[in-house]
Amino acid sequence: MLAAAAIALSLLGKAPSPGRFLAVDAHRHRVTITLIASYNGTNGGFNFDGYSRYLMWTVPRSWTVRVVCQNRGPLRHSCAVVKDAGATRPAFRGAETPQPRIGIEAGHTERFTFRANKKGVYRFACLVAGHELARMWDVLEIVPRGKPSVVDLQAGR
Ligand SMILES: [Cu+2]
Repeated sequence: MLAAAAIALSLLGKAPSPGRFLAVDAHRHRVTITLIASYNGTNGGFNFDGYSRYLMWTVPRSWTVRVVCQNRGPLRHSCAVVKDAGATRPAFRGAETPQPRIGIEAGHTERFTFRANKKGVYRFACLVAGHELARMWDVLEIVPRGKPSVVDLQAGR
């Protein structure tokens, strides 16, 4: 009975606990965020870590953010930090994978690092044409202080 339920949930592409994609080095004020493009079948594969829109990352201002962008495919995808929907330039210097409108090949990984030197609400978005419009983005908020966190905004619904 339980095994059948577990299989049913896995077939639905149930979102994983997002904390596994966050690694915090509080001493160095450095955080590593792993974004796995097309993690599962959620939103037709247009997701990061199994989430489309409803994941919120929080990072304190002045921390260093390292992003590991892994493409599980089969399409090309990219990772970038942008300020507004449809923005084509990164909100922070260097905050995008190479050639973000072309994207990373299936099965490949790219990394970038940036300094979160401005407060505000941003997006982690895929900049391959049409993908952000297809809701392939999540939320990143740079806050005045505290510790990095990640929250599933739909948890408990
Ligand atoms: Cu994409």
